[in-house]
Amino acid sequence: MLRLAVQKSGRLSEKSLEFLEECGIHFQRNKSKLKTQATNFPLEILFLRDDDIPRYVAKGVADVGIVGENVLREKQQAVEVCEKMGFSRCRLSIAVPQSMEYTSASDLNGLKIATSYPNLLEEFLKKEGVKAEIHEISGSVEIAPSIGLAEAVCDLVSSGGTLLSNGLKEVEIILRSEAVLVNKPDLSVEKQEILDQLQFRIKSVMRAQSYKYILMNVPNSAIDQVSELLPGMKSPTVMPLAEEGWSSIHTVVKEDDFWEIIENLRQAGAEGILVTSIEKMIL
Ligand code: PRT
Ligand code: ZN
Repeated sequence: MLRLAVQKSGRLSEKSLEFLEECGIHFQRNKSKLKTQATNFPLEILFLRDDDIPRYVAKGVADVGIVGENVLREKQQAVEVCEKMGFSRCRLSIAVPQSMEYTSASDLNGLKIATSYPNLLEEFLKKEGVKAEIHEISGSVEIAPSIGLAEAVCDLVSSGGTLLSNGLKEVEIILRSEAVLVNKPDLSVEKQEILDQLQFRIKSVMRAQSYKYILMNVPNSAIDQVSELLPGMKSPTVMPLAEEGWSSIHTVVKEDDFWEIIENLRQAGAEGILVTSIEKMIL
């Protein structure tokens, strides 16, 4: 049995549980419970505050955990990252009032900076040779400058909307973060085997999320040209259509390449292009 810690409630919680369900792991969801057991996989899920997850994994209360890299790096615990999970992406940034002139980190000298990430901020200031005062607060960091508590902030940003609505501008990115799966080092052989199976499933889900399956109709004269445009997993599948002189081509493309390829395919004569998501992708 492997014990996995996930956030009890908050921005990571729902996405972590959804991800496990996409991995084909079934369990009862009961928000008031502190733990639950999967019904079809040797996994027990513990629900904790995200700040506690690195420490609980390091101590072996849980074997693995899903946590943001921001919290993981701030807490400085002895755990290993075994998988990046691609969701809850954000960045830890320094922001100053929009009216302040800012050219480089040295402009932060002598300022008071409010943050919930004192260790990461200190590391950054040290690296940049900046002497600033770190004022640790546990929440609502972005309002600190407007109430006179600090002159700058170091906080998480995703869309940037919160900074904007508080009259702040992002001037330095300290860390880029996403949810990661962490494990206690030196797991037993039995637990490591379960973790390997879990990671295999996570990788298949993540691979599927970054690819699309595309189908299109192509005049036979354009098959070679279209095939060359398709960087598929292997060569594309080509099947004759009922209409003479035409074929259907199927393949898999990376989502990132997708718009560029689609335009080129249209120019090469492809028609009726369909793009669908892939649920799992096993290599
Ligand atoms: O109760 P618990 O301690 O478990 O939760 P929490 O309140 O500490 O954390 P929570 O649920 O807010 O966030 C959990 C994790 O989600 C964080 O540690 C990050 O890894 C990740 N994450 C991703 C974010 C954001 N995006 C995010 N935008 N966490 C917080 N924010 C906040 C940010 O602090 C700011 O107030 O959202 C605001 C900014 O958002 P934008 O879109 O306006 O820029
Ligand atoms: Zn927290």
